[in-house]
Amino acid sequence: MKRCAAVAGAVKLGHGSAPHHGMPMTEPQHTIPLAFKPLPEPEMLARAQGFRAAMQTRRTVRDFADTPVPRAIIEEALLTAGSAPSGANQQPWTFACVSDPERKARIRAGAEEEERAFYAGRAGEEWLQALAPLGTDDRKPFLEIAPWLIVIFAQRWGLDAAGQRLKHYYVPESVGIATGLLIASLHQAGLVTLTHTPAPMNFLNEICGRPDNEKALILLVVGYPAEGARVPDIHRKPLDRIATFL
Ligand code: IYR
Repeated sequence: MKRCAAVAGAVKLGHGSAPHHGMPMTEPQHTIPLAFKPLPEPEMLARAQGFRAAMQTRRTVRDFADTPVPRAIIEEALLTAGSAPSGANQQPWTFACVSDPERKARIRAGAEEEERAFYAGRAGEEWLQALAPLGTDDRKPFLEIAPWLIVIFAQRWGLDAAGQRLKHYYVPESVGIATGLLIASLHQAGLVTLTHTPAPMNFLNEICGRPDNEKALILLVVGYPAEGARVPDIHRKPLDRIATFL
């Protein structure tokens, strides 16, 4: 009912049917034909297998080289991330990309301060035991060594054209999907990543100059692996433990 009233209002005002991306829907959705090309089944399977093979070589890496990575590669990956589906198409993400050494040093200092408290007991025995096989601790040198830190912020709410608070929907889900695409793109481009989660992450708002409606969810460390980098000998669950067919 509310929507109909808004539509009638828009019609009366003589606005066309232009879409308002990122805005509440007040008019009927403008549509375009879907660009979709069906593939032969053997090719579908081959593509899915090829992508799986590529993605299965992805590993979370903690030892980075200081080799620079061109910003253009980061930008491409961000645009892929930005293609993610999101609640009401609100695209509630901001990627703060840090390459400046001074800012990286501040991020490292802030993260290590939180992590010291975490590993000294805030995490609790059970959590620390779960982390033991990963060999992580409160030292985070990669935050200064890696060429890029992408701080992924979730916009808990937005602002409309009049500066009024705009409710955002399914924010963690949307940002999580975008982050997955970002990681996949960076991997496909030949880079390695670490999904780092110093907790709490509020200190990142000030360092990255982000407003209070944004909450840092993940600090993605991006670059090349250090020479001779090693990773834990961990394995992925088989299909029958991650899926059920009904
Ligand atoms: N944020 C800490 C602890 C940590 C937590 C989980 I769950 C991990 O999978 C890995 C680490 C850190 O980054 O060391």
